[in-house]
Amino acid sequence: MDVKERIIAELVAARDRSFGLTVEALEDPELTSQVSPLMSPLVWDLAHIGNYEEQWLLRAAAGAAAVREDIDDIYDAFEHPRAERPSLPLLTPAESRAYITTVRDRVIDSLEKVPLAGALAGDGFVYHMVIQHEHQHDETMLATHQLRKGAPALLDPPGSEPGRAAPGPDEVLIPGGPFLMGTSDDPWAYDNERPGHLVDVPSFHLDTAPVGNAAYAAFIEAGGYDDPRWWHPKGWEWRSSSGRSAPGFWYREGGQWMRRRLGRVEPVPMDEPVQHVCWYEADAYARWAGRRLPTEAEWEKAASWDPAAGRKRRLPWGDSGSAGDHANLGQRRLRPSPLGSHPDGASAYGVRQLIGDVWEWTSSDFTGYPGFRSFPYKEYSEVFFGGDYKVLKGGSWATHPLSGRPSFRNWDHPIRRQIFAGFRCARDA
Ligand code: AVJ
Ligand code: FE
Repeated sequence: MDVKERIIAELVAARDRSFGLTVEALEDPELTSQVSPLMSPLVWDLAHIGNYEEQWLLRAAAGAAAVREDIDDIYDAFEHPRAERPSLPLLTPAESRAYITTVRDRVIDSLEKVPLAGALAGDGFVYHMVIQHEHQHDETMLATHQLRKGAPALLDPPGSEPGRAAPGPDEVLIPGGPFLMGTSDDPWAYDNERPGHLVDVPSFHLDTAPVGNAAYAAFIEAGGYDDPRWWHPKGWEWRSSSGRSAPGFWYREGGQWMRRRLGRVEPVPMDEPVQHVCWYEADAYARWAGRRLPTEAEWEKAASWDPAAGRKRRLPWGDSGSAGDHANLGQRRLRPSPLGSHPDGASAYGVRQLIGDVWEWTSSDFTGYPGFRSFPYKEYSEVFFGGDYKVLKGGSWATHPLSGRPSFRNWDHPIRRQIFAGFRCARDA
């Protein structure tokens, strides 16, 4: 498959996914109402996907005429914070579907004549950016579905049980030394992953699996939420003012932990990675356990460096072959895989489940790498540098495989827990 055929196939797959998450059965008010001030109405995400595609693939890459310049403002994420979006004169669900389909048809027609050359379209960059953008909003839409109470349950796809093997050691030593962080030559990488640069990482120990629900429940049982010794001062403030005392969507029934997951209620599976914890909770757990969160550099080195070959792998297990038995990505399962799953996805150091399952909080703030250049626009990454954001790595079960790479960087405020985020622990060697 050449680059353009691949682009078309990925555009089609992304759109199938977006329409699947906004099916007509969900018509008003499921699509137009706001389930939380943290999220957009689903119909905003849907038309925003098409407007972004219009701006980058039609107007910028193909130099074509605008379809709906008049709605750029409504779908500009910086003009209107999420809380404000339901009060905008949004396109209806039917209008949104028609609009994004018109844009898509014109993009496909124009692709034949657009040379994949130059800064924007060279190696297909801007197309890859738009494809990943759609999938990122699809993950956001799944977080919106998760927040909705009393919604029809999303169904687990059949036959999706992952391969498992007995867990290995709890942690491994990652010997000190330099590794290549980020990338300069991945045609799918965003500006914030560039340029690739050497970082010397001192020896440390890293957990071979994310922290599981059983371990996290032990932290709760031990009174972890009531002891300020474990909490960052701002975390203690968050804990006190929010009144939270368990991960998002957990509640007690009798002696048992239950959870609400995408419209159904079930006992918390104790062998799954914990998700819906904020950075402050992850940080407190780690301190209670006598450990700490890994830095972003530690995490990425453990996920991508091949010490025998002295080079970076594109994925933990090698340079190609995404998802499948290697990782739980792309909404194939609607939950993290149990601890010990996907042994074929282990990194060179024997660390498992780095990609997929849950986003992993790191101790690092979101900033640009040395030599960072904003491209193609400041609002993707640069405007967030130096803000109150922590870096998350590895993607979740809801992240598309196209973004499930060790160099990919996600970020959010340390109080956020509607995203599919968990963590693993590290300690100094
Ligand atoms: C990288 C997930 C933080 O959702 O705000 C979507 C991705 N950027 N549209 C976000 C994004 C522009 C971004 N995150
Ligand atoms: Fe966006």
